[in-house]
Amino acid sequence: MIRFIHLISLILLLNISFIENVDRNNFKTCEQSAFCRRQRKYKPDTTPYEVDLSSMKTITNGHLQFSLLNTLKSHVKLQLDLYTLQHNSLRVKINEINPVRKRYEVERVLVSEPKLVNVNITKSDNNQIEGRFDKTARFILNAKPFRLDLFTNDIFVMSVNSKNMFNFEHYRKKPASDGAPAENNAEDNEDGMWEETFKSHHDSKPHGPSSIGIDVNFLNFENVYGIPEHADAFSLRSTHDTDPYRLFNLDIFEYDIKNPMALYGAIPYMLAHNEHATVGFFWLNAAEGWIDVSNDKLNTKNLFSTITSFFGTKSNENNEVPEVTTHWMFESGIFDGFFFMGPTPNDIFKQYTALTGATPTPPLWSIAYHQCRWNYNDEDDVRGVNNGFEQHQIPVDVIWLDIEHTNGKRYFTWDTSKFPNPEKMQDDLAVYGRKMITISDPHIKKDDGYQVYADAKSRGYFVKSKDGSDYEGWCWPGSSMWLDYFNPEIYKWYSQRYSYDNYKGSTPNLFIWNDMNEPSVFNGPEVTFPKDVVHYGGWENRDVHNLYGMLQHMATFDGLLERSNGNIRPFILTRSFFAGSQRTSAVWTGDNAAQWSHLKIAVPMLLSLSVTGIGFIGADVGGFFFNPDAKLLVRWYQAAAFQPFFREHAHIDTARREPWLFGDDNTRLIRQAIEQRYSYLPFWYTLFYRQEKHGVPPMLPLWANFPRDTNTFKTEDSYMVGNGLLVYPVTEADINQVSVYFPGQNTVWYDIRTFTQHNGSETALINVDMESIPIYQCGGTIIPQRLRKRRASMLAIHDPITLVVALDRNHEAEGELYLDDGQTYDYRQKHAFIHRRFTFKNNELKSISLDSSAKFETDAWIERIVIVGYPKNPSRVEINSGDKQAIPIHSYQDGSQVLIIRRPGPAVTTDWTLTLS
Ligand code: NBV
Repeated sequence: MIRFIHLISLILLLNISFIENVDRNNFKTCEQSAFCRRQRKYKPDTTPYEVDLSSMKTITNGHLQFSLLNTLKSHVKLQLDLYTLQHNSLRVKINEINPVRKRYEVERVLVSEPKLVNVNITKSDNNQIEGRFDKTARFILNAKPFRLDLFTNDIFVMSVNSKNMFNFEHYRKKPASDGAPAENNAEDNEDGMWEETFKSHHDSKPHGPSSIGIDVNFLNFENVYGIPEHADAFSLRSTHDTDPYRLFNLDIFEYDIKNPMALYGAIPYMLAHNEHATVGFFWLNAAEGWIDVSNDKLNTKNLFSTITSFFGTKSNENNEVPEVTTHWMFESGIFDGFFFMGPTPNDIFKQYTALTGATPTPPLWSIAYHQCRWNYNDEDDVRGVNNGFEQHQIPVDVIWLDIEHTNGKRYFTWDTSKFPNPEKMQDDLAVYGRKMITISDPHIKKDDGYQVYADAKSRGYFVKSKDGSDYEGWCWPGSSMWLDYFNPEIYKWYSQRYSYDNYKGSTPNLFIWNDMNEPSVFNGPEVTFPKDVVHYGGWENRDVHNLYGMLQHMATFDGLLERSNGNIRPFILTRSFFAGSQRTSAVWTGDNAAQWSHLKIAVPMLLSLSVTGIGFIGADVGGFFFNPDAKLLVRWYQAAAFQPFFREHAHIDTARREPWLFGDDNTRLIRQAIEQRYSYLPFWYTLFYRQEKHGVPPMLPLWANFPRDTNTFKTEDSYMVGNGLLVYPVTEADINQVSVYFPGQNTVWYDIRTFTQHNGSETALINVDMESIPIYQCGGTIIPQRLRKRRASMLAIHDPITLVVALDRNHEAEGELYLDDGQTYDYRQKHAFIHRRFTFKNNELKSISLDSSAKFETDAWIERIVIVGYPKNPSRVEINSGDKQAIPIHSYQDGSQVLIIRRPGPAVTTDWTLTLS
């Protein structure tokens, strides 16, 4: 038996090494997915749905309820609930009244029940209800035909069912076996409604059809974004000639880029942006979904006159305005749509994260550099890698262990022949200020001698097959079972596996990586669970599939939190995710490849995640599959040093690629990139804190900072870190010039190496060499840095700060600094942090505290101030802090207009003013 398992693992590994590209045949097309097929072809001339306005009930102010009728199927009764929410948001739920079977409503995603705001009904006649709410939002619910129009600042932005695609498949009784349809309606017995087969997998569909389709249309917009995860463009493409974008968490082996295929995670949330507004639509649904996108023109002539007058811009001479129409199709669940009315990008980030939560400030070390590989083989190997970083004076904060560190892929155990002393190994790393991360996958090896399995088995904790037996599938350890985290008792039990008592060999310096949690099931349909496996509460995987990975990583988070009695911030990396994952986990883009195209696609993939709430994100540096050459590797380091999660990782069959293995010059370039990351950590950390407070992700599309600059709406070759840095990764092998667009009229940009200036609203050809990629600081920002070199980030917490003040055209700038102990919750519980604002205006640079109750003990001080774009050499520089006054040394470079003030000296914790005269 053991030999057989080895053989299978070997076959799998061989596949991994030799298959060149994804085998698309393993994954369904829309045509092969019965509900997608049915919904996609649904295109009636008029909608049969009507709202019965006479049924309107005001449940509370802010919650209206209506009956929604299908005029072709009068026996099917739907209920429409409309809620006006805080933060300029609207929720619409549509569900069946008295269904044959209860429909699944997603749990664990919303942080709390959304708060209602009063609605002011401004019009109500026999065909329309119009309401205003919050500051700038308005809706018109049209009864016959059913349609919902949404306005922000009186500009028409979104419209629901204006293309008549709303199609709600109600639960129904199964047709009699003689073929006579139960509801005497041929349509109820369509192909694929009651069972379907994909390859050798049969889906029994015991409850029949249950899908919902609807169109949501963005008026006056040309660009929509989001709905990750796809290895595709940031501004979503029209799916006219392809499949729709698919949302179904899957382990796609060697994924191809530039296609709408599903990947590891799913966020059913789309944003639209134009120069007037940013709006969003989030459908809270965890079933398999498909979304068609099409760029249209809308003829405004045929619209009711009340609406045509509300466009922000004028239509062209043909009475046309641009429109993106989207058609959403989910296999089950209810319609639970949230509409975010913006109108600014920052409003949108706030609105979405108010519902689903924001990423909490991660431990400082987790935003530094991580060294990973499948696998570091044993304790000696780990020691050697750590020494390598020491020897080559390259900073690193974490060393990772992949699946081979376990005893036969039994998670929470160690292969003691290779890792006889895991605690000592972690303690040894801790001496250098470093951490360790181990992998913990969700498949549980079927082995009575394995405690985790035996306990779970005896308690009945595994996901069930449709016949009620424990579902068994194949994964790394061979025959395996999967815990049913949907059951709160099992969730808790799993989280307790991370206690020091249960996870022997783990120490406070050990954190966790959850992989394969889509979940990946090697012999399952599309490499995952069959749709008819059953979870807690009797829900089929069909209803809840996309939540599975999130529940695992949330339970892991809870376990790590508990293990420190709620004192230490956990760190978890997950591959699978759903809306809400951002509250507990970082996410990476899975198994990319060592190819230039994969380095390039990382930016749109990470931006799509960022704008949909998942802000702590990265792609494997160097590419997971295959071997990068030195040039690609260096370029990857340079790019990823300016992306939120920064980790080198490689497949087991690749050549070793620690940073010192590519010759001295490349080692130097890689060191330089990593050091640059460490120097900007105070800036990153401040941005992560801002994300916790305001939901604004640290990595941003250009339009988030320059919402009116139409040239940025499709940009995906560059992006911004906060509002301070414009980053342009070099993603081609042999080029010595790139063309960079600098956003923002009247904005000035400074090259962070040379301080050369560039004008906003202009494209410039920039020469590039291997030393670095083009990065610019935006005029008007102040960025904190730490320039002292350290082997790990946690050793630098009290190090002095350098401020880079980049002046705008009015010679003004502002910025912030947040710092704390980098790892505990004292910043929340004891206000142990520093949060300061720096402003430069009228020749004065001031530091003030943004929170007077905050207190963090540190002797960190301001070591250097660099003012860029300052027009002349000041005759005097003076700094006042309390009753202390100093005249620090300064130097000025005429050509580059850079003023450097050395050792100005105030403590970071104090208020001070620097005056130039
Ligand atoms: O655990 C092994 C790998 C891991 O290194 C990688 O990062 C994951 O995305 N894992 C997938 C399973 C095998 C991939 C071929």
